[in-house]
Amino acid sequence: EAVGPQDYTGIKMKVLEWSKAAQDALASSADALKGKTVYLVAATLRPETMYGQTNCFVGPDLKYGIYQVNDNEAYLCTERAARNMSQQKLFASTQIIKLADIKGAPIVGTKIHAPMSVYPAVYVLPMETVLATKGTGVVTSVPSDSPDDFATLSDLKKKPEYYHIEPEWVNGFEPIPIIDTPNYGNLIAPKLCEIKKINSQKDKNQLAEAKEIAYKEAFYQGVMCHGEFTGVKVQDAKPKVREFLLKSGEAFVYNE
Ligand code: A2H
Repeated sequence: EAVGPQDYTGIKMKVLEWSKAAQDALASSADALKGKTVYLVAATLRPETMYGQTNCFVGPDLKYGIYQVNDNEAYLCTERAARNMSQQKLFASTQIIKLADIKGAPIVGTKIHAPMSVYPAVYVLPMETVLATKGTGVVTSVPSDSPDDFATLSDLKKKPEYYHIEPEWVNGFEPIPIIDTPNYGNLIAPKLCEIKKINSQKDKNQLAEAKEIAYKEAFYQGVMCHGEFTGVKVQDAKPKVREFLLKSGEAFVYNE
């Protein structure tokens, strides 16, 4: 767990098509949302992995809001995150303007664009362990490099009906090699899940161990094997990929 202040990258995941359930849930807010592009905002510490995004996660039981950024844009996140964003002057207005309320469950199935991802469009999926008290409550998913993301996506692929998702929201979205590591190869999260015999997102202790190893191994020994920074050490590529995302307007600095 992080103690001091965290310097996150806020990834703007543009809504391409709301799920049927989200359309119903947002029907009464149609006027407020009219003319606004909505982005799900995911807080990440690993911007260099964004090429490998396969989906994004929301907590099905969490409450989210859609907050006005300016005349054209709105962000979907928790209220807690919106307050932080407002304090960090990320909104044009000094007041917080909430355009809509929505729970996590109906957002699932929404089609979004994940910046830099190999997959041009990905889906919003449910993850039980998303914390309301961290980041934006939206987690972008990189199953190649995050054991939590790999374990959860694997659960969803095994039992789509149990999780109330359509198979096409997960099928075909495979982990992509982004970072090569000396000890665990170029798909470190699947490898660690195999070594630690992680069978589901509920295997908390093994996942915590896997997460720790994955983070250190990639940061200190990892080398990019995808994209324009191929061959560059992760330590050096991380700020460069982040800068690219910030400059392109597809991400912003978010602290908490
Ligand atoms: B990371 P820290 Cl590839 N609930 O991004 C649960 N997890 C959350 C969250 C929330 N509300 N908000 C953010 N996170 C995740 C990428 C990634 C991340 C990779 C590998 C490891 C990793 C893709 N998912 O995190 O407690 C986000 O997932 C492991 C540390 O503030 C974010 O970065 O240190 C990370 O946890 C922030 O966790």
